[in-house]
Amino acid sequence: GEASEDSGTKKGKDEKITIGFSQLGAESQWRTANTKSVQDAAENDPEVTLKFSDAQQKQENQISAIRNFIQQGVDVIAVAPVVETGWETVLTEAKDANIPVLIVDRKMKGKKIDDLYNAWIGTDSKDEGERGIKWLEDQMKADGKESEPLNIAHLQGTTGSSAQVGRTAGITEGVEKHKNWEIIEQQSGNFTRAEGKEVMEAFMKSNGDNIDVLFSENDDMAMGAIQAIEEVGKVPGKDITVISFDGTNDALEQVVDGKINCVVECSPLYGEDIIETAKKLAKGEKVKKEVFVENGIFDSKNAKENLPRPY
Ligand code: GYE
Repeated sequence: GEASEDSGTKKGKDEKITIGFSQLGAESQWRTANTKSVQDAAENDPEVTLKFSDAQQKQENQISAIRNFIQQGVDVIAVAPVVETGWETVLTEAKDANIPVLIVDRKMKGKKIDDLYNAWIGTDSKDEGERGIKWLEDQMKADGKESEPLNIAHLQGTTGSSAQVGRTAGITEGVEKHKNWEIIEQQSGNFTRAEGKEVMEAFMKSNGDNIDVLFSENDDMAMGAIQAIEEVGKVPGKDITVISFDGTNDALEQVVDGKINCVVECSPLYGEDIIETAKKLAKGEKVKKEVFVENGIFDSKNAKENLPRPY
């Protein structure tokens, strides 16, 4: 039915809280683990009903999912936005319907956006990029190669997503601090394994033997890139140093095998926090506006003891 003025704040005692969750897609292992984490947390909570919608990496699908949630009069909307911009109109509609909004994982940007959502839970993408750079700096120092030239190929995530924008900022600003480091290839692989492989193939076609380091903005693209590197007869992790992001089981196994050198962790497993926060918002309780999920880093020193991974 129609969303009423006080939707969510005056629930009957045994009425459940309905959460509408617009997930951006299923592009990566990170994403499917994040979806499962939210769904599990909702199933384990007798107070909650979850309406789930997968947008297949398309913003227009997310916008119509949010409009459907508004029309159905859900108590709270959670949204993992595929890109940063273009949300103000639909979030104004949610606000007008008095439905609180929780942003998860990626961030939104826009002049009025701060007034249009109630809380955000996710990770700090720029910090992740910076930590990848720090690992490379330490490694070069340890190898006595800090003044040698370094040619870097950079596989980016979905263009305009905060995960891409943040990681790219951390990586490119870090590279600029070293006058002997250069990004010689940079292109999006859309966070998928298939495109990661394709783009890495293109990088190697145009730059042959010149690539020393690969930054891949997630593990799925890194897995595809490793395959591409091996298919041209090179050894990933040795001929090309590979730095990745997320921390999947597949990627950590590659670290143990020496094919990925470093994985900056970004955990998707905070479904319980998402459900807890969404419930509080539905009940009209105060929550923190921004919550950052804490994360580590994996390399040859600690990958083995961290296997198996939960996803
Ligand atoms: O790193 C990637 C996924 O937004 C942090 O999205 C997330 C990223 C994650 O597709 O694997």
